[in-house]
Formats: sequence, C-alpha cells, structure tokens
Amino acid sequence: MPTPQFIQLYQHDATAVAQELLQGLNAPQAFTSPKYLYDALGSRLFEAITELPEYDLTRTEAQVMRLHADDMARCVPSGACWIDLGAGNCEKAARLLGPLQAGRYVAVDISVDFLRHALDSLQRQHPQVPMAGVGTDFSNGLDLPGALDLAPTQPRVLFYPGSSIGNFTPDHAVRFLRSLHSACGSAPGSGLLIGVDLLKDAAELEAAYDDALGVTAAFDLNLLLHINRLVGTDFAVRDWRHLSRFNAAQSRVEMHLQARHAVRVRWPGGERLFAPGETIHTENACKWTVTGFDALLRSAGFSSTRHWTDPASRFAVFWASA
Ligand code: AVI
Repeated sequence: MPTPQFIQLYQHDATAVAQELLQGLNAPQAFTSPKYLYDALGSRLFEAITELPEYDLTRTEAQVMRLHADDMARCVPSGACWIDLGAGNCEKAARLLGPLQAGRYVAVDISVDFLRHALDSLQRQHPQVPMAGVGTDFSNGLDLPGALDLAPTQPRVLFYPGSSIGNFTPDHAVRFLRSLHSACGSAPGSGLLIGVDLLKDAAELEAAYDDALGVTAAFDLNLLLHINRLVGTDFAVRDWRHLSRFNAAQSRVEMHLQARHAVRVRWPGGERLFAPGETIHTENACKWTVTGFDALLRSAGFSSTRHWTDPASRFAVFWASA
C-alpha cells in the first residue's frame, strides 16, 4: 500500500505576519487579508456557511460538476497529474479522481497537517494513484517544489474550485492566474479547472454574505480574536458589527467590520482610534460574468476555454487550456 509524500514549505513568520496586519490596520481605510479569517474556528464557521440557505455557491458548484461530468471528462486529459489548490479535506477532488482518471494527485494547502488525514484515506481508496501533500502559501503565486519531481511529459490539471478566485482583486487575480498558467508546464493537454461565482441580484448577494443566523457575522468577527492572538491587539468583539455591501462599480461583495462607537485599539508599541461607523475592510468577493472571466483567463495566458453552468447560470466552472 503506497503512502503519500508530504512536503511542508510554508513556515509561520510571526514578525512578518504582525507587520502585514498592522500596516493594514493603520491604513486610512483599514483592511486585512481574507486569509486571516481562517484560524481553526474560522475554518469551521466557513464550513457551516456552505450549509446555509443563503449561501448556495458550494452546492451549485457541485451541481455543475455533476451535471456536466461527462463533458468535462472529454476536455480534461486522462492520466493527468491533478494539482488541487486549497485542497483542505480533499472532498471535491475525491469525487473527480476516478471519473476523470487522474494519474497522480497533489493536494496543496497552507499546512500539510490539514491534508494528512484526508490524503491518507484517499490513498486507500485509490492505491494506484501516487499522492502528495504540499504545505505552501500560494496566495501570491504558485511555485511547485522540485521535490515533487513532476514528470515534464505528464499533463497537469490545476484544480481551483470554490470561487476562491473571487477573493482576489482583478489585478491580483490575473497575476495569480499567470502563475497557474506557468505551473501547467509544457505537456500538451494541460490546463486549469476553476469554479467562479457569477454576478447576480445585489440583495441576494448581500444576503449570501450576511445570513439570518449570523454565521457569516461570527466568521467575520472571529477575525478580531485571531488578530488579537497574532498581533497582541485588544479588539473586543462587542465593539464591532459585521456588514456585507455590494459594490456595483467593482462587481464585488465587500465584508467590513464597523465600529459601533468610538473604539481605541491598542497593541504593543501602538494604537488606533476608530471613529463611530468607521470600518475595517475584511474581504472582497468579486462576482464575474462569463465573458469577463473568459477575458481574464486569456489575459493570464490561457488559450482556449470551455465553461459549464447550472440551469439558472448562477455559477460557472471553466476549463482553460494552457
Ligand atoms: C472562500 N470564499 C470563496 C468565500 C466567498 O464566498 O468569498 C469566503 C466567504 N466569505 C464569506 N462567506 C464566504
């Protein structure tokens, strides 16, 4: 029985993290990177979000994959090396490895500790598919480690489901997609399979990011507790409220934490006073049209694209050939 290979590249640098967070908190419009939403509790709250009636992205993407599996199998090369970005519990790729005949599977996430359990059990289900887990922060571009020893002649399928690309600004998205294009390598047939949430009614989008149960509010507010641990700030959750706003000019839902009254936040060596109503911008979720996303893929270097949607055209999955 083969065992997966594990490679941990990312090393937590407490000073660099604190510097990055304080730079954002001190900016005229305070902001934080959405990656800090995902501590252990944040990751569990995100899983709960995917079950909410208002948040249909995850369910609709799964529906698109199910409805169009046969057509996708005709586009995606068989025997390919699948590189699953943000793999987590490897659940989404697990449904495709068999039907799309993967020849190798590489799960990528910030820490191999998130991957070990899922990869060990996936390996038992597919003993013939060599598997590896890579712990790396790929948010600023994907760099695959030489230790994977990827075969130059084996086609690669970069798999980036979940519309996480929506959490990048368009400029950042194009730079990131360029790095995925080069990670496709030079074997013919390689490409990117990516899920994208599509533009829809503003009220519906705002509700998807501000559900009636308050799970998304908890997910956003939990960021403050995470920052307290990372930077030594003294944020009190009760001083803040969660906001979800659709910004039509930028075609994105924005999440903000808004000060309920004047709030002084202190940390070792500094402080900031937030006026009543002032916000910290915590996440963008860009919503694309099919033509807009197609153009983005092409400007990142991908040649031809195919896409599939659900019957109501709420979500699209694109196959972009390298
Ligand atoms: C992970 N990402 C695609 C989610 C989204 O829809 O932008 C994160 C999220 N934020 C609030 N709800 C879900």
